[in-house]
Amino acid sequence: MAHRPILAASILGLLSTFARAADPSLKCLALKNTLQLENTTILDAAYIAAPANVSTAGSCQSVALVSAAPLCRVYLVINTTATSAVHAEAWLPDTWYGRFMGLGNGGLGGCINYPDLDYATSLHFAAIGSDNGHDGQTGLPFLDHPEVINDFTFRAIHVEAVIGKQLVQAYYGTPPAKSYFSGCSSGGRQGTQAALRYPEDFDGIIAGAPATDVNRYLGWVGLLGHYIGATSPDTAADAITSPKFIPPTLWSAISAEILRQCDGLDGVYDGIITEPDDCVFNVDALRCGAGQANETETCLTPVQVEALRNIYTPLRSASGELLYPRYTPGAEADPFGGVIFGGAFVILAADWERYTVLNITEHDFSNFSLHDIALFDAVNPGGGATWDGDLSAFRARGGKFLSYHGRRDPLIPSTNSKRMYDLVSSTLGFPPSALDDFYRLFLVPGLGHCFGGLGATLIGQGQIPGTNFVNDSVHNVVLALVDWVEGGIAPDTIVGSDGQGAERVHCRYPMRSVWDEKAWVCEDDEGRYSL
Ligand SMILES: *[C@@H]1O[C@H](CO)[C@@H](O)[C@H](O)[C@H]1NC(C)=O
Ligand SMILES: *[C@@H]1O[C@H](CO)[C@@H](O)[C@H](O)[C@H]1NC(C)=O
Ligand SMILES: *[C@@H]1O[C@H](CO)[C@@H](O)[C@H](O)[C@H]1NC(C)=O
Ligand SMILES: *[C@@H]1O[C@H](CO)[C@@H](O)[C@H](O)[C@H]1NC(C)=O
Ligand SMILES: *[C@@H]1O[C@H](CO)[C@@H](O)[C@H](O)[C@H]1NC(C)=O
Ligand SMILES: *[C@@H]1O[C@H](CO)[C@@H](O)[C@H](O)[C@H]1NC(C)=O
Ligand SMILES: *[C@@H]1O[C@H](CO)[C@@H](O)[C@H](O)[C@H]1NC(C)=O
Ligand SMILES: [Ca+2]
Repeated sequence: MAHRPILAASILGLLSTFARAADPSLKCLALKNTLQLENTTILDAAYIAAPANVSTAGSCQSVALVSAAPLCRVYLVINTTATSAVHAEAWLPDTWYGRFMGLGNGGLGGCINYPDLDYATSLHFAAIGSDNGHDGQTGLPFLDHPEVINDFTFRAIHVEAVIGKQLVQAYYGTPPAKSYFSGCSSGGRQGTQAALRYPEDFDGIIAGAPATDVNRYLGWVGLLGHYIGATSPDTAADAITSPKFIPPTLWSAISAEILRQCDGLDGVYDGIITEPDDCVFNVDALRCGAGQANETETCLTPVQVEALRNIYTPLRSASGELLYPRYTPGAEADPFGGVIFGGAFVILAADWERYTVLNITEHDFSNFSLHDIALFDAVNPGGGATWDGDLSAFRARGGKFLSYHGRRDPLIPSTNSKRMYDLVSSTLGFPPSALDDFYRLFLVPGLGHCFGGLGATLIGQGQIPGTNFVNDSVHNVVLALVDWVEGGIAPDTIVGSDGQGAERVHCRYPMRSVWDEKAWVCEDDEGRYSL
């Protein structure tokens, strides 16, 4: 397996002579007074001689960060309409390889993604991250602000691309040779939306754990909590006293039982369910038996069994149509699972309904049901559903789409990413072999939501500084995408690291990850696919 340290020897040969040609700090400061871009105000420009502490105070997601690369940090605001604006930061490194990267957001946010800015610039991209059109992590700014919703659902990433590229041109004196996007969760949805709506914006897109089909996703995630008694986003009190509630101690027993039933299906007892879609979880195994106390920490009452059955059953409409996949067996063990099963009605779903779909401040969620989900779908705020398989324009312009999804994701099931892939396949009428030339989905056993989890979960996805362990295109999704876009070398697999020396190959859908008694290999329908 050839390791290709592509960034060390940029195939574009575009290593900027910028730093030598002019004093970057002076040029950076000058941006503030000289640069004129449409609808845009440069609020600040500051040069950072790395490594230096970067102040993110005042930002809605303040993080302690030491920048990795000397760079020009630009803070700007782009008016998108008379009633909406996108705040953004562009980080322009001295050592620039000619590449631009737009960055995504998370949840219903709302916050400039500093760890990803740092990561992208450490790999010598000029990068831009925005607040997605509003500050903060709640949906309150959407109330009575349809243009703020539009920024969130599709426009912020587009203006990030348009203005970001102009900024690059102004600063370096040359436009970016190639443009990329990287995001996870909501960011994965943003990347998908960009490919669908603005296929010209990016040459390559990384869509991690994408929250596609977002109306149904948010409805489903609301229902999950509702199954165990959640009625209010403000308090868990109602749920905790409900007979349906499943307390944290019982979840440990549930996870143990799921592993007992399904860990070995892949041939290896390692706590990782390689293919959770193969796990037929028999919920009844947890039912309290005759004479067994019904309030224990090891078994479930009949009411709890039914709640659990709902959670691990795909969501269907009254007429039987699949609305959304089931919760991923095994993923409940991730600490993030508490966001859904803690007893409060999931705030993401609550905010989407009250502030976005209904445009009201007060709403009673106690009877949340399929009717609410149908309403989400019908209103489809800001056209944000991101459930459309027509990526033909993105494909036609030569775009490459690299998606990844953790198979132990406690917030968004990886099964939904298979569903998206299948939707694109059926919409374009392409079998996977043809889709492969521009769209690849890597399923990562053990990976939680974007990062964390068990096993070889580090694939250069960024997010957390210091977790990029091997900087080559075999191990790193960003570098793999660069190789694909610029060198036509498509990634067959991604090799994950666990940070302690162990690695595992991750397969692209629809291939399966199979243990052949010596190693993990990727297998297709027609037999073994050798690496
Ligand atoms: C952006 O909008 C603000 C507030 O409406 C306004 O003051 C400012 O001049 C606008 N900036 C540009 C560049 O259009
Ligand atoms: C960053 O700040 C911390 C705490 O003030 C300080 O100890 C450290 O030396 C600083 N690092 C750099 C690179 O300036
Ligand atoms: C500037 O904003 C107006 C709406 O206020 C919009 O029509 C126009 O496309 C924007 N220009 C750019 C470059 O985004
Ligand atoms: C949202 O609700 C407020 C208060 O009822 C109303 O004034 C406003 O027109 C509504 N906005 C939209 C976009 O429907
Ligand atoms: C617990 O519930 C099950 C099923 O309803 C019942 O068979 C069992 O006797 C109950 N245990 C106790 C101690 O009440
Ligand atoms: C929820 O349903 C119950 C039973 O049908 C009904 O009594 C109650 O009024 C409903 N609550 C809301 C907020 O609609
Ligand atoms: C990979 O690159 C990151 C910067 O993104 C750096 O911090 C890290 O040390 C590099 N790792 C290796 C093994 O070279
Ligand atoms: Ca296993």
